[in-house]
Amino acid sequence: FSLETELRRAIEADQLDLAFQPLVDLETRTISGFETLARWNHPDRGAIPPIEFITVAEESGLILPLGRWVIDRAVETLASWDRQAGGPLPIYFSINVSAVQLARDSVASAVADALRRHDLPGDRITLELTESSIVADPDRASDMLDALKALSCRIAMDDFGTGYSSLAYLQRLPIDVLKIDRQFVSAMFDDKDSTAIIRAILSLANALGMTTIAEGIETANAAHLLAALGATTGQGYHFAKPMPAAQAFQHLVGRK
Ligand code: G
Ligand code: G
Ligand code: NA
Ligand code: MN
Repeated sequence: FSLETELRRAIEADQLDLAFQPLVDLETRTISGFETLARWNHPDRGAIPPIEFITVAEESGLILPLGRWVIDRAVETLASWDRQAGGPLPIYFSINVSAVQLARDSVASAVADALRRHDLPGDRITLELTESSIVADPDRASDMLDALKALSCRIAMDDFGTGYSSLAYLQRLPIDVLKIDRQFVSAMFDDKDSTAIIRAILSLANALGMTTIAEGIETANAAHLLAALGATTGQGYHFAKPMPAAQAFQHLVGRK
């Protein structure tokens, strides 16, 4: 069967999973949230890389049911962690939204449904968008972001600095968080230009009242330098890899 057919079946049979990667406050070194990342462990083919099945999902339209599944599972998981902890944990989940999803589905009503179903307030959820989803249809993106903000969700711009968005969008749209793409972070110690770009993004975010997440932090040195430069939050293998739900929960509560 084609990967598309198999993916359709996997979504229907609830065979996808979410992994959770910590987002760490660079000042206090506490976990402020987790990015949720889709995983597909195929019974015969093994783990299929997200980049492969997300691409197939975007081309086939399966990103719509997949995206709804991700939103619901993420909200359900956070609500269940709160119950296990005996009350609301001081963390949020950050959910990826594809450009195709934003263009073709009502992401805000999917989020509203999930929040209602699992009785979670919107301020526990951040949606990660890419620059391409805004460029594709700025008016639609603007309406969708307003609807998400009306639910008290926060908006993060993913992979910032790698796309084609105009800086005017940062001014016009209700964006709360800039995620500095890991290509700048990984080149930081070899390439002065990458450090200069990171400084410029941090200064821009600060001037516009946005917080920042530096992606792809793989060493203690990178974590220290980014903290010194003023990045709010860090993400990367230095802190933890994406983990299954049970392991991520233990990682969170075991640290306290
Ligand atoms: O998990 P990993 O780092 O391998 O993810 C690879 C890519 O797949 C990343 O660009 C990530 O944004 C994307 N991705 C992972 N999970 C999801 C998801 O739930 N929805 C969307 N739209 N993209 C995802
Ligand atoms: O495009 P997006 O930012 O959503 O991608 C997140 C991806 O980055 C996930 O696939 C995750 O596994 C990966 N990732 C997270 N931390 C690191 C890291 O420290 N190094 C590298 N190379 N990839 C990372
Ligand atoms: Na992301
Ligand atoms: Mn990213």
